[in-house]
Amino acid sequence: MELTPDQVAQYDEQGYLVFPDLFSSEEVDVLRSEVDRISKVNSPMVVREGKDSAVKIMFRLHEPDGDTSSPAFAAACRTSRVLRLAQQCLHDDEIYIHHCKVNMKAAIEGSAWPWHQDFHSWHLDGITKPNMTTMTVMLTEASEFNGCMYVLPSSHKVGRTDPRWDDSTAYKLWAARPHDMKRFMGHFPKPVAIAGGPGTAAIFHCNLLHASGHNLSPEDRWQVFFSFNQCKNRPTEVENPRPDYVRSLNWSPLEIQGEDGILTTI
Ligand SMILES: O=C(O)CCC(=O)C(=O)O
Repeated sequence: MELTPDQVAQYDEQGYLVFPDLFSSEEVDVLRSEVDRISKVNSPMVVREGKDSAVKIMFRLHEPDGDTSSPAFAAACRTSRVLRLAQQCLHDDEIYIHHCKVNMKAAIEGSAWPWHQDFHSWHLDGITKPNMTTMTVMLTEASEFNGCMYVLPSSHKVGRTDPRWDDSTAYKLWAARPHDMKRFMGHFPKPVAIAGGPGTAAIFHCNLLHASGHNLSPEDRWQVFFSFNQCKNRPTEVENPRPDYVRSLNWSPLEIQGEDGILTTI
């Protein structure tokens, strides 16, 4: 699969693109059964929240080794539907995954993600340039009711803003300051809900402001995120680096493999 020049220009201008039904229901079923399996693993790569210890995030499903390794997710991120589109958005064929995660926003309990730019954390990981992009694929329906993502179109153009440390949820992160967000929302087009059925995907720039709300619905909302970086933009050394399941040290360029890779893992 290839993006058209118009789609690349739209990504450059708005900071994101949406692809309804990029993955089939058969492929999504395989990925979902992997999520189910890995969510039972006891590992620092599986972050839990709430009274029921519901899984909030699972990391590093794309590598061939480790507690959370999954051949199906490894295949998904090497399809042209993911890897080629990321190469085109980064204008570079030599890219690797800085991190991969599944966000499992549990029914009723699954918490919000405040407005933020992913590159805040990645810059602190030692990555110099905001030449990174994330492909997310919905593994369940994502709706406004169950806490789908919102993006602020074209907001990647502001560059890296001055963040605040947000520790209000089980996954602490650098978030945008409320007074900045109010200003940006007056300036950029209205936030867009990235909603859709299972298999729908979106790719977004690492400085695009995005957020999502609490899951108010009785169903879990599951979504995978593959975050790509250029090999030449790999992190420099930092003091107290985060673990390699969030700050990958595998900087080998990824190769595109077959489109049927997910289904061949069953
Ligand atoms: O899962 C979500 O709704 C948002 C996740 C997100 O913004 C992130 O992981 O950076």
